[in-house]
Amino acid sequence: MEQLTFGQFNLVYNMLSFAIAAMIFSGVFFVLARNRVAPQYRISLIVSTLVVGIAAYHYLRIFNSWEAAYIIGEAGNYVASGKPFNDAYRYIDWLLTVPLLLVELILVMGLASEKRSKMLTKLVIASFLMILLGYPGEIITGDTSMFSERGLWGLLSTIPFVYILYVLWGELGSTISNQSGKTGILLRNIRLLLLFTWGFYPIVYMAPFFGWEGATATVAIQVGYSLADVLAKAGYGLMIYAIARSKSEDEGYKIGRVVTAT
Ligand SMILES: *C/C=C(C)/C=C/C=C(C)/C=C/C1=C(C)CCCC1(C)C
Repeated sequence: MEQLTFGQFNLVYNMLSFAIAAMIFSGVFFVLARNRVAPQYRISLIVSTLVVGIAAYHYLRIFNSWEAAYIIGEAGNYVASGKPFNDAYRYIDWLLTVPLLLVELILVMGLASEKRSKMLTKLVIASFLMILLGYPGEIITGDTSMFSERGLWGLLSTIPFVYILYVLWGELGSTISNQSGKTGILLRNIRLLLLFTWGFYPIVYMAPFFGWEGATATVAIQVGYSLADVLAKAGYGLMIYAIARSKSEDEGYKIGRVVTAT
C-alpha cells in the first residue's frame, strides 16, 4: 500500500494550492486588462480567461481528491484512505484547455480568416488526439516500464504532438517571421514557451520509465504537471496579453482614448 511521508504529501498539497491561486488570479488579471488591448485582440484574452478558469475548477477538484485520498497514520506518515485519487480531472482539463491554448495563439496572430480556420481545425484535432491517446497509458496499473502499454500509448500520443510542433514551426514559421520587431520576438518567445512547457508533460509521463516507483513517482508526476500547467496556462496567457498589447500599439491603439461618434 502506498505511503507518503509528511513532506511528500504536503509538497503536492501546497503545489496544488499554488496552482489554484495562480489560475484564479491570472484570470482576474485577463479580465481587468481587457481594455488595454485593441478590440480585435480581446477575444484572445477571453479565451485565456476560460483556460485558467477551467483549470482553476479542475485544480479545486484535484485538491479535494488529494486531500481525501490520504489520512495521517500513526507514525506521522500519510497512508491511503481507501478513496482513490482521481487523476482523470487532469485529462478532462487538458482535453478542454489544450485546444483553447492553441486557439489563443492563432487568434492573436491575426491571420486571414481562411488560413486561420484551416490552422485551427488541424491543431484542435491533433491536440484532442494527443490527450485522448495519452490517457489510457496514464491510468494503467501494474507494469509501467518503457516497453509496457504505458510506453505504447505514450508513443502514439507523441505523433500528434510532433505534428502540432510541425505546424507551429513549419507552416506558421513564415507568418511569425513576417511580424514586426517586438511582436515578432514575442511570438517567437511564446512558441518557445509552448515547446518547453508542453515538452515537459511527456517527460513527466516518463517518470516511471526511469525506475521511479510508488510514492516518488506519484509526487513527481503531481508536482511536475502542476508546475507545467501554471507556466503553460497562466504564464502563457500573460505572454498572449503582451503580444495583443504590442500588436495594439503597432496598430495605433491608445489606452483610454475616448472615441466620439461623428
Ligand atoms: C494546460 C495543459 C497542457 C498544456 C497540457 C499539455 C499536455 C501535453 C503536451 C501532453 C503530452 C503527452 C505526450 C506528448 C505523450 C505522453 C502523454 C501526454 C498526454 C502526457
